[in-house]
Amino acid sequence: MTISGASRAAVLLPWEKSGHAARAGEARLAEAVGLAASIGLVITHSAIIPLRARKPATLFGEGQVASIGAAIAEQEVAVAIVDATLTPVQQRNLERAWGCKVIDRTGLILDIFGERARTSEGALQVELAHLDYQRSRLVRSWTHLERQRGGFGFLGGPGETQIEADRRLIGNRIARLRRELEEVRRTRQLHRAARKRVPYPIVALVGYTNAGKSTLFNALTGAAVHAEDQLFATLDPTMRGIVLPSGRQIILSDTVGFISELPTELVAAFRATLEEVAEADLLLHIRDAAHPDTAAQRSDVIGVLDGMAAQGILSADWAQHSLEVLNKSDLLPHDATAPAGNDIVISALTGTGLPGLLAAIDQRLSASLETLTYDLPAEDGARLAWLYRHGEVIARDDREDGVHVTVRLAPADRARFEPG
Ligand SMILES: Nc1nc2c(ncn2[C@@H]2O[C@H](COP(=O)(O)OP(=O)(O)O)[C@@H](O)[C@H]2O)c(=O)[nH]1
Ligand SMILES: [Mg+2]
Repeated sequence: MTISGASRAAVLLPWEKSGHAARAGEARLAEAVGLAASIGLVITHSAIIPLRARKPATLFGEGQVASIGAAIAEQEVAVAIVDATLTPVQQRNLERAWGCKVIDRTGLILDIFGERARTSEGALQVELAHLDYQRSRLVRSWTHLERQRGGFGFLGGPGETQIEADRRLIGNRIARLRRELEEVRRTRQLHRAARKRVPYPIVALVGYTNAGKSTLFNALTGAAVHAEDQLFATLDPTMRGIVLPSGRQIILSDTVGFISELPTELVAAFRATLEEVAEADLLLHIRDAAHPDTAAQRSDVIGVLDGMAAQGILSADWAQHSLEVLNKSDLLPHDATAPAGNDIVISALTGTGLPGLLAAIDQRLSASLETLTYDLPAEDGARLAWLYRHGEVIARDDREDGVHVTVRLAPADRARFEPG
């Protein structure tokens, strides 16, 4: 049920709380809009819809269904996202009333995860969550249909309705996926060891949805010199090679964001899609410093990463390989942006602080470097170029008999460079 990109979409947040919770409602709506935009939907209408009571047939009240429908027609919306859990009946009734596709929060998140799952474990996990979701919908619409049909029973064969058959097929598929997942897990360590290591350090952006990860990713990959390398042509669009001020090449990786109130049945799928961070040499924890819940978001993110470490997906000392970055400094009062301690304060939108961030990444990555000297024959330009790409050349002396070069290299690169 993947939604095709670039569709015009509306995002609707049913909101039962009142009064002082208004700001939280705005933040939640912004998150939902950000999630929808992350799969390429074009949001032409968004609104918080106050709910007095949950109508079983349509969730929203009659007048609300009509006024939302008018906005949807006017904006030529193809997909309406309702940021709540809809029953299958509500979903179908709203689709009829509005004449467009309607998906709920779980459906939207499943789509996002499906698009971003990179490892085979991630893809299996997401498919499993999707089937679980479909099966639960079948059960509920089945009881509804049975009641509606009033016992004609002409659809199924003897003793088995169509929906029972569907349930059985989905059940079989789920059982098969579970077995496959077990198998993938058992061989995970093997796969990881065997996977060809990307020859540059990977820096992964993690953090809540809307923290500004993608904005930062675009700012850094847009402004920085692009690494000219065949390798990068084969990376997917959420990974890009850039060159740091020191000349070191890195791969920057944008990840799917953390989501507030993630439905529990999606937690496993979420962790699996995050597995790419396990491959990273450095994690940049991007925080929306201007968000009302910034402290709670921070502990959520740390909690998920700790959970991954407990499962052996992430190394136990991941925190040693991470940097916290306070984003959206342009929205903070001026005195809050003065450097305090080692905080890295940036605005991905205006570009403030980006040079300092790049320098901090450089510094972190070079902390483990060794200083080495080599004498290379003059004709060995390829190996000299290799050193420039992988290390920091700090001194170079071109002599008659060759090049005397002093370079700082990571231990792994030293092992690669020195003839074994
Ligand atoms: N004011 C301000 N807005 C920002 C900044 N960085 C990102 N945003 C906005 O925050 C929203 C979410 O950004 P996005 O990069 O998609 O977040 P992601 O979900 O973490 O990838 C977008 O509307 C951005 O324009 C910033 O430094 N300042
Ligand atoms: Mg993003």
